Amino acid sequence: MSDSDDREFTPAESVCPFCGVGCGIRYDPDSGGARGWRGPVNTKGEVCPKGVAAWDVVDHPDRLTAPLVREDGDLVETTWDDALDRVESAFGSVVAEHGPDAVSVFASSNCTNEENYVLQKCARLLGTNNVDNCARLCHSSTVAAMRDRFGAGAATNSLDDLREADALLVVGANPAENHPVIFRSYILPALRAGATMIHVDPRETATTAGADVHLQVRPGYDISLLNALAAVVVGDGLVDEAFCADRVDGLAAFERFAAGLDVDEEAARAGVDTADIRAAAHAYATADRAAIVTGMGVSQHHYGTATVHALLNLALLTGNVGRRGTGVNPLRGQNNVQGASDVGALPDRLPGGRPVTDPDARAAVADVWGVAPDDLPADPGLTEVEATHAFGDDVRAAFVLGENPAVTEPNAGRVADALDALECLVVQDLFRTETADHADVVLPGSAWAERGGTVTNTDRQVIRMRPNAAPPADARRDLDVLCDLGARLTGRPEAFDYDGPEAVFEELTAATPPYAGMSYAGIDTGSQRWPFPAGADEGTAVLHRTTFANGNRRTPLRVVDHVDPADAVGDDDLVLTTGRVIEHFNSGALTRRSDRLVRMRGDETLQIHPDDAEVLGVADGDQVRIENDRGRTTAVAEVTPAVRPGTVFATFHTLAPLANALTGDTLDPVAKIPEYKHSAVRVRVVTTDGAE
Ligand SMILES: Nc1nc2c(c(=O)[nH]1)N[C@H]1C(S)=C(S)[C@@H](COP(=O)(O)OP(=O)(O)OC[C@H]3O[C@@H](n4cnc5c(=O)[nH]c(N)nc54)[C@H](O)[C@@H]3O)O[C@H]1N2
Ligand SMILES: Nc1nc2c(c(=O)[nH]1)N[C@H]1C(S)=C(S)[C@@H](COP(=O)(O)OP(=O)(O)OC[C@H]3O[C@@H](n4cnc5c(=O)[nH]c(N)nc54)[C@H](O)[C@@H]3O)O[C@H]1N2
Ligand code: SF4
Ligand SMILES: [Mo]
Repeated sequence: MSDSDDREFTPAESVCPFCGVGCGIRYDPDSGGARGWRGPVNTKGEVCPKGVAAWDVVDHPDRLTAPLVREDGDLVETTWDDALDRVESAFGSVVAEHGPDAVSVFASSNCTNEENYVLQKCARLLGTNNVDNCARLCHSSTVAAMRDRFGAGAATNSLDDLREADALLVVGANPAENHPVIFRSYILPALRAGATMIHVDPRETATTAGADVHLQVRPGYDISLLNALAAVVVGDGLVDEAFCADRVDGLAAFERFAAGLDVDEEAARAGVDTADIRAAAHAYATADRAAIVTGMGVSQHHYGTATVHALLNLALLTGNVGRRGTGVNPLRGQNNVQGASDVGALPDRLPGGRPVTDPDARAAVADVWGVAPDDLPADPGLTEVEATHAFGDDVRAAFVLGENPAVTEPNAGRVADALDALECLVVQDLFRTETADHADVVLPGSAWAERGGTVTNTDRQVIRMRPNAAPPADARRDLDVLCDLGARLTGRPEAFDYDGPEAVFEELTAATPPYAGMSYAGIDTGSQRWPFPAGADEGTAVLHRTTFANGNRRTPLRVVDHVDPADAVGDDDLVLTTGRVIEHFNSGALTRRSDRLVRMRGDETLQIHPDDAEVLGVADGDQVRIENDRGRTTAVAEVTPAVRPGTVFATFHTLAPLANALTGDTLDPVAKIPEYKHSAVRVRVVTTDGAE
């Protein structure tokens, strides 16, 4: 039953709960759904189909409306007092017996800066740095490489800049489906004005439609491809010598490395034509302003950080950093994946990106929090997948805010066992998710339209959300629940006594240097962008203009060698890569509940090339079984030349196929991101009754 009868809905400018574009949306009384307003990013009020469907989850009959606790194996409704008492007592015993590092906290890129700030404060005052958010699973490798070389792990340029680019190198990203308003309102205008686009993707997607050159790379072989591009830049005299002399170290050594590469060999290993590599290198390097747009195809490998380093080499060699229309621009995941990390929901970083190991940084944060510097833990905590692997062992209790790891973490069979190995799992969500099915306590939180607060979008703009409704029945605002938990778990009620989200924002701007000086009033219905120098109105659009964000004028080029994917691919195997479609979002917890989105796209399919389909006897529409040593799942075959021969593609938006039953959990050594984009699998036809 819908609860719309007993709740009042009032339109107020808020932000779409889905992707990192950060479109302004609000309740629309005329349609009874959501609608765009002229926000700082969607300046004409434009939204994609998910933005329109965003209201469907606010007013959905499946919403959790009371806390649940496990009794005799089942989850049953209870009061808030009982649920929070149980969390307090279970976490209290774990800490008493095993210490605070036996607790792990998953923060949420789907939640606001204020909520993430309060949650990481709670973890740290409890005594652990075991707090992370699912930035770990998307751009942690990008952030690691960019922070290392540029001093800041964020988009170097603004979205406005993309419109001014003469060339766009889009690598392992599908903005037409995953950041639709960026594609339509920022990338297409550049293409219409004559910009050249190079698209690097093993599949032809809606994004490829705008490309002049499509490099259909073998999944996992981007380093070879990027090195081949760099070798052409060096070999054909396309290096920006003046820029390199001024801003770059190690040019001579890098040129020796590039000269030693055989472009044909690297291209062949990457599975692309040398002629296309040459055309792409010339288009990128000879453009006056060339911008890189990068996504999961680059970042989600166990050598994701190394791949991003290879990408940064290209931008530096060609002088495409520090000017409008250039740069390296990761398109971020959820509406607040940038902000969750900015405000400290990371195991090695305090608010503002300062290392937990830095005593001065700890002292500065402790000062804002009114505690002694020694009260803050100094050792880096566990990242998300590392924490999951420690469940039942070093980690005994976990709190998961707005994430669905049972569906989204790699090697789902292992994740399910890990969740069950915990002494206490607490999940705070809108719905009874697959992860909640493993929980001991489930807390009903608030949807996008039921909260105030701020989120930070993909080009570092801090934007405000405003409540359009109260949470349904006994569900509560996430921030209020987190403040209650903080007070109970840390024994420091005064540290969590805030008069609403604006008060939290004021404190977090004091604890997060790039946000210093921002305010709710200043943001209003626009945005404030970090870094936000004193006296600035809108913040800095182009980073690294005269010095990199670490204060250095120069940064090194980095020699990067090809690394093999973790899975060996046998003669009978195909390579599964995974990703997204426009209608659905991540684990599908929200979008699978929207009738209008499910009508637009119902079945989940496995894209397979006609050549492979023929060998395997698979016809379009057949049920296929996909399996490897880690697990198995089924899907409907979509036989299409859009995917590279030898490669198959599925989304991870549903339980069938549950793509992550098949993915491996080898982690990048630097960023600890898993290998979502390369798994060896066997594909077989099954009849409708499941027989082979
Ligand atoms: N509609 C929709 N939008 C979303 C999301 C969603 O679930 N649905 N999720 C949001 C989130 S959390 C994120 S992080 C972003 C991600 O946005 P994107 O980075 O665009 O995400 P993906 O679709 O996972 O991957 C992009 C492309 O990489 C290609 N690819 C696969 N393997 C490789 C490879 O080895 N090399 C290269 N070069 N390419 C490869 C895939 O074919 C795919 O087209 O999207 C956000 N926006
Ligand atoms: N195979 C494969 N797996 C992948 C990826 C891939 O490309 N391939 N991509 C990875 C990436 S980039 C990401 S970011 C992760 C995403 O992984 P998750 O973050 O686990 O995925 P979501 O579906 O976004 O989960 C969000 C959960 O938060 C809940 N929620 C949404 N809004 C709110 C709110 O306001 N309050 C509360 N309390 N709860 C809320 C939703 O109901 C949902 O259960 O998946 C990763 N997994
Ligand atoms: S582009 Fe992203 S932020 Fe904008 S409406 Fe679509 S899903 Fe929402
Ligand atoms: Mo993501």
